Amino acid sequence: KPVKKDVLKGKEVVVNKEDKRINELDKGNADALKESLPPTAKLKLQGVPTNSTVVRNTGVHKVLALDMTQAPRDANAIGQFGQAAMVPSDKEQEVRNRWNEGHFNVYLSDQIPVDRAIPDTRPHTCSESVVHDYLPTTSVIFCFVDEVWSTLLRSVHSVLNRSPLHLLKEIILVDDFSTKEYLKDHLDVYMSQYPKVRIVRLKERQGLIRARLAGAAIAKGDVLTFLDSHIECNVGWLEPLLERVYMDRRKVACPVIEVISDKDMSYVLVDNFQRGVFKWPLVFGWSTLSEDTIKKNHMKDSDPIRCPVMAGGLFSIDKKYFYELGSYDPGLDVWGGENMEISFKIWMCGGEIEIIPCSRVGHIFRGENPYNFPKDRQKTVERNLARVAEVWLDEYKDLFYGHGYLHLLDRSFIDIGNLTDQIELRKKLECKSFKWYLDNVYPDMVAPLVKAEGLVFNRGVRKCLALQKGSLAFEKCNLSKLSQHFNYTWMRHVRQNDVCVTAQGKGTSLALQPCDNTKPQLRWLHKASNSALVEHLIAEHTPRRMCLEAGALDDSIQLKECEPTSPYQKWQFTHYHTV
Ligand code: UD2
Ligand code: MN
Repeated sequence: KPVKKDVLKGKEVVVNKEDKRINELDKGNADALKESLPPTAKLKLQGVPTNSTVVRNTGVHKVLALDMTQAPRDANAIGQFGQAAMVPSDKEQEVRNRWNEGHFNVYLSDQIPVDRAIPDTRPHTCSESVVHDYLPTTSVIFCFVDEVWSTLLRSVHSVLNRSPLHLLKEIILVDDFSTKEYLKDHLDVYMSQYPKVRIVRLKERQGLIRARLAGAAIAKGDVLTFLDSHIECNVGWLEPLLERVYMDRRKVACPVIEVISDKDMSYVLVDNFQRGVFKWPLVFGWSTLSEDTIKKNHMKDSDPIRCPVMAGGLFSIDKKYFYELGSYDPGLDVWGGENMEISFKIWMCGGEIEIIPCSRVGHIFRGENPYNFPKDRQKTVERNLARVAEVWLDEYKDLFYGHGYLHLLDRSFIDIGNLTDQIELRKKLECKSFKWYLDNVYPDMVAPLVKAEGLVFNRGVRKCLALQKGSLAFEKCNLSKLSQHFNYTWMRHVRQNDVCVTAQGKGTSLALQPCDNTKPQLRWLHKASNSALVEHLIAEHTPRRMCLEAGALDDSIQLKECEPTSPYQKWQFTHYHTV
């Protein structure tokens, strides 16, 4: 049955009690609509005054389990129904030869039908769950660079075959300056069979972040749905995502990402109750909800799961809201970090990220990126992450840098670009602090602001370090004296307030200097992994890595050749934080 949305001109927004949307029906199409409208709308169109100009979208229906591939053309084809495909022994060399085209089994992908069926892996209750009748439409955006032909086609067909067409405004393919010939003329010819598919070609390589922005810029749907170009959408994947966005436009909905094996192309279902999280230094990962949490919240396997961060590739977001949030930082290059950026932005500026278990999409996880990085891969990702940390992490950015990225603080070594617009945006949106985010969205994240703190006790002289009249000294340990309190920070500073302990020039005496994160000479190694040196304080940037030593007789303090066993070189803070 043709659905209302397609015959409506312009924007109509439908309201229900939950989200107070206002529906302005386009009168020009009244006739075509009449029969299919809710009663209040019918009255209104007939000119009967109703006391409300609002039409309530109270109608619901069971999720449409549309699947044009249920009775596949070729039931015996290899890989059909998502099963593992076998490589004949005489083709193994070919598999190896073609592996690097996509960093997965490209040979098999080419053998498997581009519109194969896959198992419906949704939790049982999903096929019974209901969604509103008038959901917003979506533009599905695929960005790709040199994607494998058969895989790209399978991605597109899975959307065409398993999405209610009235909700699918269009599919936008953004070609991020691919070099492969078949992606040029061929793709246009092939896709011309499908009027909903639009192709955008970028004139130079932009990277996935700016490529997505290019797709979003021309999108006509109400909602943007981003997908990677090597996926297969499962039965009923779209409506549950749009339903969440419809319920609240600040909800950003992600499908469960299932696995399409890179080796045999089988469709593998994943465990339930997985959340997207990150570890320091902003490394994305999955974490399974604890039994406790599941029980306490009476969670069913079909309930949305709130996620501190999204994986990045697959999600639906209200288009207007995406732009209100300032979309992506366009200064992010090629690949990486944008999932952190958008996740922090969404949560800290009033939105939510959810995984919707009734929506499932398979994705080929590859061991390596099958495309080149215009600049070094590592440097590109690091730089992106540094931008995110500088804009969103507040004082917690020290944890990011401290976990292996201190070199990024030397801005003469790496230029992370201008951040004024991003910082302005955060102010304009009146976003909450990163501390708020940690406390409220990701409370199980361990994020101590310093590595160690308290008194700095020397084993040899059995006294504590103190700051006296602007210089270092030893005193009888006294926890209540603030002058004896120091922090050992993520910047590897030994500091009291804004004052840092450092080596005097190139010599062996000590000095105090204003703390400055960019100065490597202020850094000390402590609790080094070399267990013989645990508890030493090693001046990182003295020519020979000298150790801080207390004078055995005169309470002096200086740098000496490191000695693994000397108690005069052993230092202990009162409290150590573990991460
Ligand atoms: C994950 C995300 C991916 C992205 C990335 C971090 C999933 C399933 N995937 O890595 O979407 O968030 O983390 O940035 O969550 N592409 C371009 N131009 C480029 C590089 C990539 O168009 O310069 C395309 C690429 O063809 C693919 C998509 O962007 O369709 C994502 O790239 P990927 O598949 O290499 O990323 P992935 O899955 O390792
Ligand atoms: Mn991918």
